Amino acid sequence: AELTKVLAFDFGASSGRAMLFTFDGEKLSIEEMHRFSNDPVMAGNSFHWDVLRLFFEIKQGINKTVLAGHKDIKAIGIDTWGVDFGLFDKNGKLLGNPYHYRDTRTSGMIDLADQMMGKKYIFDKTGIQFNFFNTLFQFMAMKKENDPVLGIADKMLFMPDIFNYLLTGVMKNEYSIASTSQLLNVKTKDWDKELMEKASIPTDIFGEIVMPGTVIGELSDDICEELGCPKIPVVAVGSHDTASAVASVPVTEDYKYAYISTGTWALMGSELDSPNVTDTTFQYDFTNEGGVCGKIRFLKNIMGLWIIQESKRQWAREGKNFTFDDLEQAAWSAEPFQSFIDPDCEDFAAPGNMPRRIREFCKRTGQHVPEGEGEIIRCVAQSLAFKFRMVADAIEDITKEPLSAVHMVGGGIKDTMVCRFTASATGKTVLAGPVEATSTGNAVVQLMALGKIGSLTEGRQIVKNSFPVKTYEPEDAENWNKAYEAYKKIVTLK
Ligand code: LRH
Repeated sequence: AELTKVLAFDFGASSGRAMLFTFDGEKLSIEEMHRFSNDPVMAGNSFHWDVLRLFFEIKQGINKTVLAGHKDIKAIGIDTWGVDFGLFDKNGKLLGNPYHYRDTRTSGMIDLADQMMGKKYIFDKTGIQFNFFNTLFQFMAMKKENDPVLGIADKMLFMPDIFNYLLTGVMKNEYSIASTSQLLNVKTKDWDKELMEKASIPTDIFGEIVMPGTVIGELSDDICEELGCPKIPVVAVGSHDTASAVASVPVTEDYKYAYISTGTWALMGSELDSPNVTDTTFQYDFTNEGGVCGKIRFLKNIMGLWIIQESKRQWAREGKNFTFDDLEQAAWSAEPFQSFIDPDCEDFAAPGNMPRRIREFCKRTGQHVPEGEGEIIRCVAQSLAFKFRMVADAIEDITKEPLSAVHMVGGGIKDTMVCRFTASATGKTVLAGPVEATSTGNAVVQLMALGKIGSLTEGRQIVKNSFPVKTYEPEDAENWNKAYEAYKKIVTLK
């Protein structure tokens, strides 16, 4: 069979990678060509993307792929997490260092926006959940600080747009990541200038929106010369990582399910054909993000494995170098259902000493205070699973249709304890896979752009043919249901 190769770059919270996908017409196979750490840099009290170093790593990734004998890659696609961006002057030069969304300059901006425009107005226009880090609030913070860069900025590009531009010389704004900004009109799928005016931020630096699957351009002559490679097309994929991950959910039948894209974040929701912007969804603070092939990702951001990852880092700082396996084993030996946290409580948003903050949370809420890593991890894993239950309940309440299963995708499914707990907490079958969801969805959209895959359903069938899916059934319903009542006394949605 004819083989088509594409190269997917995915930038996650701890690493970036270049994955080579080979498609034979029925199945995808995957090979990691390059992996590098993605270290944001704290400098002068600001938290930044190390953009040039990462561009260097992209070039390394292409070069390694070519040197490994894959000069015949037919496309390249790039995705990153949402909301972050850079500004360019009229000569096409990057102005300053793009900020990382965990930078604290946006604190207080949601309240300011509420005073200026009202949250309901913003939600009705954008359909987007209120995260303190949304691009809208990043711009408002720059405005408030009188950042001089705003005065000379000519164009705004999101992170994947930036890399696409550096590779091709072409500036475009890809739709799925643009939707995370809270600056896009949810109905027109275009920039909302009225909202920008009301927020007192620039209106004329936003470019043409292109849909996932659009070819942005080809590698520039300079890059081809530097890397010794042919003029490979660069495709705007679902360049928001979550859009790519959701595109890979291996469902081909028409049945109601929720997906959870798990990693540092857990993004849980369902896929819709049109946005759901109502008082109820505003109250639940759900989001309507742009998906591939005209779909809407109706979901909720949940702080995923972040608290576990950050706890592990804290213990390492104290000289205790646990592996994730060590932690999982310790958690299995801890007593179940002793205490719960709200993973989305702002206590846990910033990096730092999570075990201490968890103990403080439990103390403050009058619960058993977890000691030791086993109790801490069990507390977090069960709390996360119950948060998934809460969101599943909300989806059923909003859509008035029962969910028959939960699909979990992404690196987080390597945490089998959380998968098992999710089945038990939700009382639903959990289907876990693929692990490499984001780069797989990225590759599927590249193959659509090349005309090798005809539709989203076809793409999902191919993902299903190619990667394993593991099933988890609910266990011990009685105790989980009882514990859920206790959880609801500590945690509410919203
Ligand atoms: C997940 C993610 C999520 C965003 C957050 C900033 O990686 O893209 O969808 O809300 O990061």
